[in-house]
Amino acid sequence: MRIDILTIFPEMFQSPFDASIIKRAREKGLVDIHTYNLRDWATDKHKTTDDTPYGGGGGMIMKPEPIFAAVEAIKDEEEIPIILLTPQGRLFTQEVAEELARHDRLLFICGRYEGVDERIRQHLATDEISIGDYVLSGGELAAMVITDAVVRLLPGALGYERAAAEDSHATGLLEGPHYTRPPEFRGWAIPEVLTSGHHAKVAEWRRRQALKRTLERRPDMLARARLSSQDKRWLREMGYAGPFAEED
Ligand code: 6GU
Repeated sequence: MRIDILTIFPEMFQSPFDASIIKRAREKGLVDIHTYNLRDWATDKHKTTDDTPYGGGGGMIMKPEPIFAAVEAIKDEEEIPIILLTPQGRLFTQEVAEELARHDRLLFICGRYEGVDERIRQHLATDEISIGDYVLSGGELAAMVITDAVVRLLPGALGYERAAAEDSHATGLLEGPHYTRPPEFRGWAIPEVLTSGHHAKVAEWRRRQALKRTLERRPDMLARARLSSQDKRWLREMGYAGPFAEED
């Protein structure tokens, strides 16, 4: 996969993309990430990329010309997703990460919070994404969040084959508790079942813990999760009275 990121702050991306899973995925050739400084496509001597809004009011608006020129230079003739990062976009979820991970290329345009010229939305971007209902100063951190969530889905990126398919959200449930050594720490012992060596019992315990934790913390997720009839019985026993998703 190739990911191109257009930003006025390319330096922000250096350390996050040079650590951990993303670093290893780049080294393995699973992903090729390029950041581009939008100022390189500004045409005036001050390298201006924003301007005051027509009609007055505060804040600066990103100008269309440098963004159109940059995108046209980066993508050549290809049809690729051109994703504008903006708080007005569709909400980023694990499902959206899975959808983006199926493309060969992605191009992110990091908008600044105050806004971008509407013609960028209407005639250049093919998608608009927000990472949540809060305000960031610009799309850069959102581009990092999305890149991380997408890259870890690429086959081979995790390096352990407990694949991303088991993660919280991918299964539609939160994960239950995890433990490692020592078996007793400051008087707090781990659950006995985990050292029983009984694989079926461990699997059942984990599933019930995942259901319990999701019920306690994110009951809204239960209405969308893929659940077996056993899962549903357990949830009813735990006191969940809400709806379940239609089976497919
Ligand atoms: Cl993509 N951009 C900005 N500026 N703020 C956000 C966001 C994006 N997603 C959530 N908040």
